[in-house]
Amino acid sequence: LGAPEVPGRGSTALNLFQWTWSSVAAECTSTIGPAGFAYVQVSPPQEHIQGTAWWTSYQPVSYRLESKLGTRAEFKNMVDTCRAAGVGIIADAVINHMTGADAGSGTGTGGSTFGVDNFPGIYDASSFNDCRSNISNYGDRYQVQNCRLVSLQDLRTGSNAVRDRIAAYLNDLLSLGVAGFRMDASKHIPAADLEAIKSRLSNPNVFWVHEVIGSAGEPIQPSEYLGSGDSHEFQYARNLKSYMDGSIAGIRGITNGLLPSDRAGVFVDNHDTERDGHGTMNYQWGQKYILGNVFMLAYPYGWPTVYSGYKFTDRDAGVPGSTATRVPDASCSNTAVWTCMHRKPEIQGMVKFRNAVSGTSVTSWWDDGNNHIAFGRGDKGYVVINNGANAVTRTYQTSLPAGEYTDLVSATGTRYTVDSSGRFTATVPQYGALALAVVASTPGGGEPGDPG
Ligand code: LM2
Ligand code: CA
Repeated sequence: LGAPEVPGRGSTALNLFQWTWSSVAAECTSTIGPAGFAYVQVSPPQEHIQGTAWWTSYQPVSYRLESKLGTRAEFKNMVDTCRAAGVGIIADAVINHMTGADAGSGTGTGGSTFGVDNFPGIYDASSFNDCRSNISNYGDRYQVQNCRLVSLQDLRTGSNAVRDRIAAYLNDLLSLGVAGFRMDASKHIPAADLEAIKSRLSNPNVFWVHEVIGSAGEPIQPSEYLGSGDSHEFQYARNLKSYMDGSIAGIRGITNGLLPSDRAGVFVDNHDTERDGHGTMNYQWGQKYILGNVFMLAYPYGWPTVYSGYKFTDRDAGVPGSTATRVPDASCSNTAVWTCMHRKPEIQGMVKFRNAVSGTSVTSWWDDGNNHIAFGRGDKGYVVINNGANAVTRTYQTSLPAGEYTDLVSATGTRYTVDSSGRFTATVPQYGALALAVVASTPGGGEPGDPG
């Protein structure tokens, strides 16, 4: 399911948006590994244009690993350090385009020069598609895949030379030990081109998850891309938002019409949707956002990625303190800036829950027709979610073995006794949750990203 399971650690991923390589490395050791995440998705590692906006990361200048987030040596150290903590790195691969034509020429974060149709030593005019206008009609397949996305120079991914060059970049990352790739802007690249690029990799079976923003009525859909990887299921995040915003009693139907569970990457939000009002929740939703994460991690659908970025008021603004060539290290003690969602006890508890209930399906679903739901995961787990403004008290019927369980959601580790009929009684606070699981006493080991 999704990225390869790491024995005893499941496959849950964490997206550390705009975290520097050295801060990711430190966090893997101190927090991410011990919390039971299997993967970290990082921001694009290649050289890009200078500037303080976060989105400079998405304007490649060269494939040297010299970015605002760190050097090649720092990247390598992050991969090694995370791997030692049991965590694989998923790199964000920006291969549809290079820099914006509107920006003209300049010098990248690693000192490489660039211009329109001109990336010395890498690409020239023959490397780009013939269409030089911007995409305006998402109903036109040719335009979406061959013209410029917001003026970004569109690579001729149909050509062998460009495919070889992109594969060389991805192979370089594989040689450093990355475990998989988030494929940026896949909708803008024909699926066959992506398959041809993937076949050139040193490990053609490496995990890929495509970013294809599915939209009803458009000709290009996420399901087209399953030949070379999984696809992110944006509709899941939109559905999650509407349930959490209204009533969650019907949330069991959240996956109706979506990609098959074993091919869908899911998230509550990502770096685009959290700031662009693309119909998802974001950290500004407070406790409801946490509950959305609790549901995603509790419910057996898709391959989940928890999102952890920084607080913003301006859609374009990079991490506070950024310069044209460097982003300051992330720090969870700096709560004014970093959301550090992955440090919330509710989320860490639910990562443990998901790992503990792996392989089970939903049992004993109950809901009150409004905002109070509860369900089991076979004889391994049971979760209660209260998306209402008042505390709820109830005796729940589980499929758990009798015994004492520690609530994985509450920071204080409240204990509950499940009786010989599988019942327990609890009070769950407003916008609160509770999760009981049969948790293995020793955390699993295992190395992520070993070629499967
Ligand atoms: C993606 N997936 O398909 C990324 O997830 C998304 O974050 C990227 O857009 C986009 N595709 C290209 O990789 C971001 C950002 C844009 C930004 C681009 C390029 O959302 O705002 O565009 O990165 O940096 C910016 C300006 C835009 C300008 C463009 C080119 O906002 O006005 O277009 O640069 O200079 C003239
Ligand atoms: Ca394209």
